[in-house]
Amino acid sequence: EAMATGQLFSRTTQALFYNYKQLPIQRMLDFDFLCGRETPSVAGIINPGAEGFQKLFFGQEEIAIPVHSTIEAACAAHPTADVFINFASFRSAAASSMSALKQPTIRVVAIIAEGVPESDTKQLIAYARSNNKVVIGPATVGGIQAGAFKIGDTAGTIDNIVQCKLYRPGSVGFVSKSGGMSNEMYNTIARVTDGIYEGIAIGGDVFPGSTLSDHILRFNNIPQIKMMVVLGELGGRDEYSLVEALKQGKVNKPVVAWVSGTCARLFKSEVQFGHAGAKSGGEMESAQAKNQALKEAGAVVPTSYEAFEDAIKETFEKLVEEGKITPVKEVKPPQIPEDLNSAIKSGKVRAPTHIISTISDDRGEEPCYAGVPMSSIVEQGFGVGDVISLLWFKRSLPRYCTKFIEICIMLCADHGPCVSGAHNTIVTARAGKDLVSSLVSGLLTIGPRFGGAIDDAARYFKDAYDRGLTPYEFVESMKKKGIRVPGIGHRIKRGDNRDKRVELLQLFARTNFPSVKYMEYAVQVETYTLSKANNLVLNVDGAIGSLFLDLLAGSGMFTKQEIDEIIEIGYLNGLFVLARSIGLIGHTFDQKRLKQPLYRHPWEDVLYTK
Ligand code: Q5B
Repeated sequence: EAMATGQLFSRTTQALFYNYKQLPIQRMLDFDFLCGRETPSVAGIINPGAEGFQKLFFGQEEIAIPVHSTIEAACAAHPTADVFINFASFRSAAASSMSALKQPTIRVVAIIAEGVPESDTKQLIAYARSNNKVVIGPATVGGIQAGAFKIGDTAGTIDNIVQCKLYRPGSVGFVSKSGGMSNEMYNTIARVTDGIYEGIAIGGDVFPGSTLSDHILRFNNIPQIKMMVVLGELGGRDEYSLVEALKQGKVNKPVVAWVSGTCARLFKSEVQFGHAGAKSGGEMESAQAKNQALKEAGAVVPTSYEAFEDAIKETFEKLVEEGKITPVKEVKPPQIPEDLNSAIKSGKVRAPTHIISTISDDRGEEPCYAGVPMSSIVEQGFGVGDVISLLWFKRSLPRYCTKFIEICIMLCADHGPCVSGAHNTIVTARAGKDLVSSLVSGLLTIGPRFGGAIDDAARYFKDAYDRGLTPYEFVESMKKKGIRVPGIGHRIKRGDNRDKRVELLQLFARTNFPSVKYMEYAVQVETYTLSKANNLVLNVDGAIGSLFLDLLAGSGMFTKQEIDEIIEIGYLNGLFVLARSIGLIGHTFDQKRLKQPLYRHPWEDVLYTK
């Protein structure tokens, strides 16, 4: 009955699209825009297990199409969407199509997948027929009502659609088995007639959800369709139901038909063509027999596929002569805005970038750090120090420099559970927080008093040394300004309990660096501060800060301007941040491994006072 009533689609038809496929949905929306539709033809998308919105273009504007996780939810949300376009794989197409057919709001189901089991398709057909619904496919591209509604990828690119004038209705109803050939035929029909009114590809399976004759009989009831074109193919007996309909006088509009596959006879044995159904099972199913039967039943059947175009042309022109067709007036479709990416690709437009990056590039065959490919980094036995020198300083530093960086990382990786950062990390991990939260909780304590004094130490030592201040002048000038000398002082370490890390760094530098003038200056400062108080030792921040000045100045790898920039921007605290992350991650794992409960500080350890 649904078939008999004629029109399947209109300019207000809306569909639900099963499985998120960006390209065919966008093509449907582009077609809508081309036709001047007011509403998008896709009301909702069903993406099993996902919900939300998907951004797509409707002309120049972006629209958000709702995404539903189930067919039921989509149908409930869009009760006027009565077409279900099923882009499920052949494995799940049958089940999802049956669910859709069972929804009261769904009237037409198009199944794109190829390879749906025939027994499943038969059940779908039986259910659809007894419930007055229409199935198009499986194994189809779908169909199109010119100027109104298009299923998925039907008719291909927008350029093809424009060339085939599918943005406005013509007078021809077209039905074929093949989706690929339907594109070709839209073109042919546009060349020799006033164009397509509706075109359907029923699909190449042995059991199509709807048949050639189903659609021809339906077209017969659509007043705007004045003639029909049919492209069948060898195999199956579908064309014979059309022959019967013609013989019984059920079709009163001209039908131009061709059954392809006449070449099958040239093969010595039976040949299976592209479609599952395209296999000549016997003489009756051959293209020749079906063409003959159609001709005898009254269809206009050319002598070859090459003559098909002329047959369509002649039939159309006759109808025009008889006054049965008044060719539609041509309209100019709007221009679909080109996607930025394709316009850039073709060199039509240029767009400003929003980010500049100079340290790494992942676009080629392998990632590069400062131009050095990953394979070289591995093959040449680079270490973490080399990677830091590439990514932070954008150059390969000499081995003694990268070794020094690695020693800094190793020595500062951890300093026990009692330091500020580790304490915070431990408390956070014990509050049940995840690794990243526990890590950053510790990292956030790094600053001028704890671990983050390296940059300031480098700044102040460099300024004092370069200006020729004596340690006395430097320390006393800082005191006058009320600033503690960065890199000096420690909570635990004393003049008589020196920090081993500082000693190790100094030893390495004295052995390997060409010059350690800034470090020697820092030692002189320490000698002076220790004369004031026993805790005012050169600490690990001060040692790294002063030694990095020696590395920058002595390696010959940096200009004076570059050194000033590194110090001004503040690269060097990064060494402590990077190093201590190793320890803080360890403390997080340790607490979790030990299944430590929520930490609560004891009352006895707090002075409660007014
Ligand atoms: N006084 C580090 O202070 C600390 C002075 C100073 C002049 C100074 C303090 C300081 C500069 C920042 C710095 C890095 C807060 C430290 C690190 C990593 C770590 C940590 C770990 C790890 C310690 C007592 C008297 C007062 C102060 C005077 C102190 N420092 N004068 N210049 N720099 N340093 N931070 O012990 O007359 O009594 O008022 O800010 O370099 O973080 O292991 O824990 O690996 O994790 O609390 O090593 O030195 O001393 O504040 O009681 O001061 O000394 O003015 O004099 P303290 P305070 P006065 S390495």
